[in-house]
Amino acid sequence: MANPERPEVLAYVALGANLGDARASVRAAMQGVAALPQTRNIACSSLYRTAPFEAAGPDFINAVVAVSTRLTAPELLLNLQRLENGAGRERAYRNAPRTLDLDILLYGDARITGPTLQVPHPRMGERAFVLVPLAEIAPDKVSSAQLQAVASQEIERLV
Ligand code: PH2
Ligand code: MG
Ligand code: MG
Repeated sequence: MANPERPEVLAYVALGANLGDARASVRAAMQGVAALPQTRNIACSSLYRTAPFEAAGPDFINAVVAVSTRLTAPELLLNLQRLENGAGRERAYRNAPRTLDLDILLYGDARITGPTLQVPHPRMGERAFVLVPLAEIAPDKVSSAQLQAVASQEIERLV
């Protein structure tokens, strides 16, 4: 078959920011992700204010979006990194305060263990700032035991 169409894959992307106008950055990034080639947004969680987790600096704004995409996982990663760079992302040190962080949480049911991309995101199960917004838009992806395990972490849904 010539030029076979790539399959649409349901992927989940975590958004975070704690430098500059973090709410505006996360909202703009939701639009930016929806505008990526061969990609459309299926759902956006609320925005959440969260305490820094194993990180320093101001509180974060976090959210999760579901996208349907024909990009491969590495292509999606590259496009997310372009959005981060466009938002002025600098990488001073691990978990440094950032203007925008976009992480692939899930890419269909793919398991990827490369040096630059691991999916499912290896630390998502430890983090309320990921699990709570993910559970809002995809309750089947998060168990109540997982939510229970992160219940002590500070997170507030913004209205
Ligand atoms: N991201 C991290 C480390 N810690 N804490 C919160 N609250 N939100 C984040 O997005 C976050 C974090 C590494 O990417
Ligand atoms: Mg991250
Ligand atoms: Mg990241």
